[in-house]
Amino acid sequence: MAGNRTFTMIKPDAIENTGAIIKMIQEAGFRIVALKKTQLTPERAGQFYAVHAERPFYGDLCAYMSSGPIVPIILEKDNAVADFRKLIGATNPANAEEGTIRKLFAKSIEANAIHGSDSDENAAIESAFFFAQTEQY
Ligand code: RTP
Ligand code: MG
Repeated sequence: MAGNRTFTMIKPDAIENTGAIIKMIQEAGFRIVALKKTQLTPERAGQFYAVHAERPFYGDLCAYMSSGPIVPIILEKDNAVADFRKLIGATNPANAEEGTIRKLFAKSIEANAIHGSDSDENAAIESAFFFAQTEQY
């Protein structure tokens, strides 16, 4: 059974841990549908996080997310969105459970290693932000 999809992105602070993070994701039962390495401009980071435009951390977040390479990935698994959020842990690594990706690899509440979509609808929007339909298998 194919399951449903979520979108993730390894953030600039964790790029050197890409191999270990992908291994954890695959061992948790997620199938890779699409994957690449790229870098956001500050403008494109702003578009991706437009929902946070009014938050005090928005400017810092856009600068940070465009400061180095990222690895966007589309994943597939039953209950993908919720199960992936569980695998990555809380936004602030200080509050993340033991064994989660953020507990292991995040440096701060901002440089928190990895993104995970918060709904099926946003997973589809975020996937389309980085990948054409013809790149999603
Ligand atoms: P994400 O969207 O990246 O998966 O993270 P999230 O749902 O756990 O957290 P969200 O509230 O959507 O925040 C998006 C990203 O903004 C940065 N952030 N900085 N300085 C701060 O107080 C603060 N709060 C959030 C983090 O990089 C967070 O992942
Ligand atoms: Mg979020």
